[in-house]
Amino acid sequence: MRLSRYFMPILKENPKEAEIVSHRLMLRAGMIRQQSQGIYSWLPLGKRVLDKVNAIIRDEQNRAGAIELSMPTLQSAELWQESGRYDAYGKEMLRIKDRQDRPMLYGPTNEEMVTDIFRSSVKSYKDLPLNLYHIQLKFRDEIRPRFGTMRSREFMMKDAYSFDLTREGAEHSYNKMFAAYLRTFDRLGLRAIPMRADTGPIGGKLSHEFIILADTGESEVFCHKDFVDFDIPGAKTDFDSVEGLQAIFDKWTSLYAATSEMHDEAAFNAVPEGDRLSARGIEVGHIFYFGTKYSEPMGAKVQGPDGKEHFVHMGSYGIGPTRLVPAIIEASHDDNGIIWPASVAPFDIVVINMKAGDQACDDTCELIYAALTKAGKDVLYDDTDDRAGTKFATADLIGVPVQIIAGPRAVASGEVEVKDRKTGARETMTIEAAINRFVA
Ligand code: 5CA
Repeated sequence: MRLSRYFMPILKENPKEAEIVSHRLMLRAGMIRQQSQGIYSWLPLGKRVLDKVNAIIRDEQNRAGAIELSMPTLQSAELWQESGRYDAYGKEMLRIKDRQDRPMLYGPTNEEMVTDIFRSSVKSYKDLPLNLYHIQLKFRDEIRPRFGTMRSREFMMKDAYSFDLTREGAEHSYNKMFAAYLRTFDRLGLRAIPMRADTGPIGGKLSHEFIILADTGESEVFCHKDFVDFDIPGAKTDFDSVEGLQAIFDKWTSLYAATSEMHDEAAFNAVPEGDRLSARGIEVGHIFYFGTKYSEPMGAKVQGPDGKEHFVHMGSYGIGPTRLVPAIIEASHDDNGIIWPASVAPFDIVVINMKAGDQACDDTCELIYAALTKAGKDVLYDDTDDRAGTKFATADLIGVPVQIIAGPRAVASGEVEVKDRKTGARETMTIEAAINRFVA
């Protein structure tokens, strides 16, 4: 991508409305734009990061056996009247009427709709277990939308829904998502700690929030500090092994960890004082087991091996991609801007032409840009005629992991500089060596 032809509206000044660093940096880097309160457009740079986050989420959902579909944002009120949540959900639900005066709503979550899909076609235990997910916009008319896309009214959610014949089966489905979440957040460069959590309007008794420790987090959390170094389940994890996944769950729930709603002061005080971590955190995921809460009122049942009908046991599993992007920035930035983990960086490499219009600089940059693009890298080429200082500031701000800098002096001796955004380390090397480093 040539910067001169891209759309990346950088802000020079710090936007006044932004209270936390991730919101400030997302606005300054031209990643998002507020359209109305708590409702955002994702501009091209932000969209690239969001897509990469979603690709990792999808990959791990698929690995754990979940199956992707797509459900609409607008739902009919009838389904919610069946489950009894239409009135119970309160003012957070945006209620709309269509031209026939039929009550509709912009979905805040999808338990009812997915239960309806399930009951319309699954009739036998032989088709279980089943886990269906989608990555879709949601709307919650939050009373205090804030911090940009961290808490917005319209936001994206990966929501998965599992169906099992028995409680034991449902617990295995829960453990699959539990392990998939540990892997997902790890691949996003984050350390998320599962904590016992309140179930709120989704319901049920068993529930964990996945929390990233951050000073700007909205939740108050309490946990054992050893969680920070626990091992993440590997790529070869067998998601069909009931014992294997139970062992992962048991290990990750063996020490104290709870959000303020579920906090038990006495249990926390039993943790040796030096091991106690009381901090603030960002909730990036939340999983629930709620049994037959929806299947009973909505009549979602299957025939069991005993020939009788059984209401299915369900769970639901949410991740907030549009919250994860600012959460990653909260965890990874410095005074100059964002520092993306390579897995979600909008571009792998930025090529900076320090003197656009200078034949040798232009030729060198074109050569590097073409070679790296051909090798499958996402490359941003800063071919604009801005001052070098402005280009460096922009490259640091948008946080691309590697900068290849071509200035007239170095280029005259066949060299460029390679800078690591995270460490700031710079190395001068031949043009060929720079290309080979990233092509190999
Ligand atoms: N149906 C269940 C799970 S699928 C559910 O709705 N769970 S939730 O309410 O906990 O939301 C799941 C995730 O969505 C949260 O962990 C959070 O990451 C994200 N999320 C929730 N509300 C917002 C919001 N207002 N802005 C941004 N992300 C949000």
